[in-house]
Amino acid sequence: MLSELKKRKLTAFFKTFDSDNNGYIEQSDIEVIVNNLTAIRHEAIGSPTHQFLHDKYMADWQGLLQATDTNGDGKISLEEWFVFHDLQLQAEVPYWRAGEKTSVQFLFELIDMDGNGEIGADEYALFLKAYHVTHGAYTIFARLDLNGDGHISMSEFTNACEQFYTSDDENAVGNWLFGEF
Ligand SMILES: [Ca+2]
Ligand SMILES: [Ca+2]
Ligand SMILES: [Ca+2]
Ligand SMILES: [Ca+2]
Repeated sequence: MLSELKKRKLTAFFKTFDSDNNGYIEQSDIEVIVNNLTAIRHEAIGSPTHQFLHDKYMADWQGLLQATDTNGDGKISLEEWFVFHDLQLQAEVPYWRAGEKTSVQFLFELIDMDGNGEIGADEYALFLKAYHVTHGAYTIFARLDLNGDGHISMSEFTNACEQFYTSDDENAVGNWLFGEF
């Protein structure tokens, strides 16, 4: 059973994907995010960067849909999203820790657009914008930057992701990963 706090966080997370805000995550929502991620890099649709992001996101989307879409309508409802994450939390290796390159590592590298091994405040704000979170990015950044050195390190980010998915502490900084919850 997911706690109310986890449901609130997962609802915020769900909304970052639901580009047209119709209550379902669909392939078209994911395509919007891919286009946004391309735009914040000042790259064109059809460029190698766009193609790379498109292929990666579509492959992940197919995997996610297969694991999540229990009623087979080709889209993910909030209820299906909850069930999926509830199961993941009971799994020995949940999806965000699985694979040679985990989704947490992928996300870190995605946000670290200049590839210097740290996430800067502007990088974080642009990432959130691509995921439709337009308020409070710099406040969130300051929370996630635990040691206050002006950057989010890989360890700060990994810690935040773990807290986002697993913590039932209302005050855990990682709760803020995808904005207001
Ligand atoms: Ca949608
Ligand atoms: Ca469905
Ligand atoms: Ca960086
Ligand atoms: Ca830091």
